[in-house]
Amino acid sequence: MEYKKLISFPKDFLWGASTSAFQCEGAYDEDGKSKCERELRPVPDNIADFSTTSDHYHRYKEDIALMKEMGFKAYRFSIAWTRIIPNGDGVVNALGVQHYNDVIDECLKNGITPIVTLHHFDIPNCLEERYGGWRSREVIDDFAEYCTVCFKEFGDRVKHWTVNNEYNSFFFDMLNSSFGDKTAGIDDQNALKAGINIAHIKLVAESKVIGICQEMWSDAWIGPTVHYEPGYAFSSRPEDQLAVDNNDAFRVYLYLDVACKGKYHPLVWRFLEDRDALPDIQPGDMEIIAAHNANWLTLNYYMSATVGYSSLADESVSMAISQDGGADDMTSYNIQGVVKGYANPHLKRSEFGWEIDAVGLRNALRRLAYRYDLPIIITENGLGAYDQLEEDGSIHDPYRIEYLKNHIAQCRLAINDGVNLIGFCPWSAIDLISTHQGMAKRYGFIYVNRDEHDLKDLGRYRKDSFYWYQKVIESNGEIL
Ligand code: BGP
Repeated sequence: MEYKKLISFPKDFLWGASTSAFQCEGAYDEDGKSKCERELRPVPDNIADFSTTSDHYHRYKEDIALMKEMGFKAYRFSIAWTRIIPNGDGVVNALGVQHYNDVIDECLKNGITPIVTLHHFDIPNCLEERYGGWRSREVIDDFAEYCTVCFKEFGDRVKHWTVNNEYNSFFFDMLNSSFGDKTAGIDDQNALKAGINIAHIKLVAESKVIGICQEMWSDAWIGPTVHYEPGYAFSSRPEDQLAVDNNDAFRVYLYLDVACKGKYHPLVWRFLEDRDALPDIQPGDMEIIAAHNANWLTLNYYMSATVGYSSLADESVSMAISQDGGADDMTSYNIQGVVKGYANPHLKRSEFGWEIDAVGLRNALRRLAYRYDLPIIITENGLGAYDQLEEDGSIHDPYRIEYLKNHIAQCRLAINDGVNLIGFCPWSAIDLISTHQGMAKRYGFIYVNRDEHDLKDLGRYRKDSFYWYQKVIESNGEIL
């Protein structure tokens, strides 16, 4: 669709950026905090660990001041469960509560709306050891208790919540390497069943938490954060279009249908039934799911997924990484009889091998908006790249500006398409530690002066993209 005259971004559009606690706070054992599973997972020698990260815990005031200078209207960050209830046993850590009160107040003082993620890959390790974390139903009540503390302590000032960042890593679960879960030890045959059980536990927990929040704060926005790689057919073969539907259903509708419509997607359900892998549903689960629905969607978008038909008859691969190489490890898969990932010859890749597809963001927004009819905010989008701090303190990152410019342009087109897009918070506000590639893979508008192992002065420097984004926000997206 092309328009003769474009409408603008809404006046109160939430321009900002995102971070997550375990990737930027550091201070991982200070003020009563326990460690999360990710902070204890061994990292390769040449990669930074999560002990200090960007030291945002101590420098949040300086960072929020820089966000204000950029003109941020919103800041999306996560609360570390490990600071609020360190032992997972219900005892609340007053220092943890105090810290987030301070961060929230600092945002509000600077005219920045806090958007809070309750869980971003950082389950307390003690719960992993106690009962296997998200693999056990025991986590549902513990998570609900932690979230209730957050709603009680912060809900008077925080009106924008997201529950569980990117919990829709179903393919990962099937492939035995889900984020934040120690699923090692589950063999291939049981991986599918284990994966859907983890997904089901996360979904029941999410619905329960949505219900608690809505009960306590009727004016709150609360919903899921998904990463979504909208499918493109590898060819015009009709079967490849079926694979697109399969991709979208398995990757994201499975989760969003539960969160927003209160029920499981029929295609995924039928697949699970056929593979003898329906989740272990307990009495009351479906009632919880049906009763509590999200009232907004928060979307992480990095890439699309080019997919084709996968036949059960093809025995060369089964639930394994596809040899044809999709956009990255998230799309290079072959779920036999469902969908197979391919590289997209029309797209360039980042230095870290992720396909770059700005139009894919418009596709993702349109599909989600038309399917769920809810307000949407982008909580992640961005380019991981090697940045160079020059001697004069400048950082020239035209590649990041180009990337964001193209994606924001697609946001505006999506708004013209009728998508109720209410904000754009790319990844990331400041440089932080990547999930797998350390400090070298930088995303921020604000450079953090440290290497993998040399913490230097952890000083903050404005990148060229900082000044560029400042103008974007000032012009409410008119000047890109
Ligand atoms: C998302 C995560 C973020 C962030 C981002 C970039 O999936 O929610 O936590 O890390 O991806 O990924 P990476 O750090 O692997 O480059």
